[in-house]
Amino acid sequence: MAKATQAKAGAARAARGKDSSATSEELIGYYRDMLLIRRFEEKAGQLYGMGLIGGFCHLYIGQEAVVVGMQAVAEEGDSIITSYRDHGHMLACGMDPKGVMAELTGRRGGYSKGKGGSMHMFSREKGFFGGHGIVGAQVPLGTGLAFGHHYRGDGKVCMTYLGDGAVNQGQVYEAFNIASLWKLPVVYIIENNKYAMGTSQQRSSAGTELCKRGTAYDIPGIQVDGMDVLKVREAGEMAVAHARAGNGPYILEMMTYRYRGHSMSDPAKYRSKEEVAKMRQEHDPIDHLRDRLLSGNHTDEAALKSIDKEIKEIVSTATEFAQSSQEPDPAELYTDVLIEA
Ligand SMILES: Cc1ncc(C[n+]2csc(CCOP(=O)(O)OP(=O)(O)O)c2C)c(N)n1
Ligand SMILES: [Mg+2]
Repeated sequence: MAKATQAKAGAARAARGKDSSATSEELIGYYRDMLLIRRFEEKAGQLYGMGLIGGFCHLYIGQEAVVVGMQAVAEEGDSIITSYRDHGHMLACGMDPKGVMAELTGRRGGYSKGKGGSMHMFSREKGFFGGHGIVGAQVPLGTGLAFGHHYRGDGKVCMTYLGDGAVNQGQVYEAFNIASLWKLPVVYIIENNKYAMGTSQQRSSAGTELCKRGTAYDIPGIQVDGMDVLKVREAGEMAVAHARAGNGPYILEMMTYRYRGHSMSDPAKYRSKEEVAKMRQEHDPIDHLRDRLLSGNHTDEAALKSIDKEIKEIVSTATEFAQSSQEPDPAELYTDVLIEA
């Protein structure tokens, strides 16, 4: 969410007090933010198919409510870090779609000057610390960011996202231990989309209630419907308040689903087409919010159409920018590399 919107959201939250119902303006904002991620990712998928995006590309389609709901409770100065499935997080932080798309296509106008690609983009200004290709690596890093907030006493929180595939790693528990011991302001958001590449959670994990993985370290956790942006926001509000007040970490296990393959080169033989279709038809976070907006008279079809149009324009402007930006000069191979003797 852009910073101005974030400040407004903060004021709206304060006015709402304990009432978790959302204003029409907030709901429309979440719809817009989720739709931007969806359309952006669809376009990225197309560009990949056309050979305009190289390397790895992991799409976030289906999981939009998680990051949008969490960013709705973020404050300016909070930090956020995630895995390689990261485009949605960047957009939800308010990073410029033009810079993200240009990075995907390996152009100079990208956030890493076209040298990082899909999994390696950063924006200190927006508090976004990557984009990490090594599964689980962002968990100790996010814990370190939280230590930074604690050390500076700035009252900010780090949102550290990880997948269900990262939860059996040792480094995750080392981070949990220190975060709880030092009461660091971190919320661990496990995006449980049921699969780690082609391995279902049931096949890889002893104990599938991932929200309980902090029990040994006294870290509370709950399971959340990650396909419902308001449920995400409600849980996020509680977990972030807990961390911000100096009570230490919190775990939110977001039950979600990715519609596309793990990456663009996934034959998807590990799940049925029916399973994916059922999730799309019955639990899509955007359709769900759309229905809520219309049935609750928060807006009308014409207004939603104009949002669709606005989002399409943002995505096509980003695409044009990405295609017209130059590729990095070969001499850039030797810059931005730490080579001090
Ligand atoms: C340490 C490490 N081991 C293996 C891989 C290969 N790998 C990339 S993604 C992935 C699955 C991770 O799944 P999950 O954490 O559930 O995230 P999702 O892709 O579902 O968002 C694996 C095993 C890796 N990148 N890093
Ligand atoms: Mg997963």
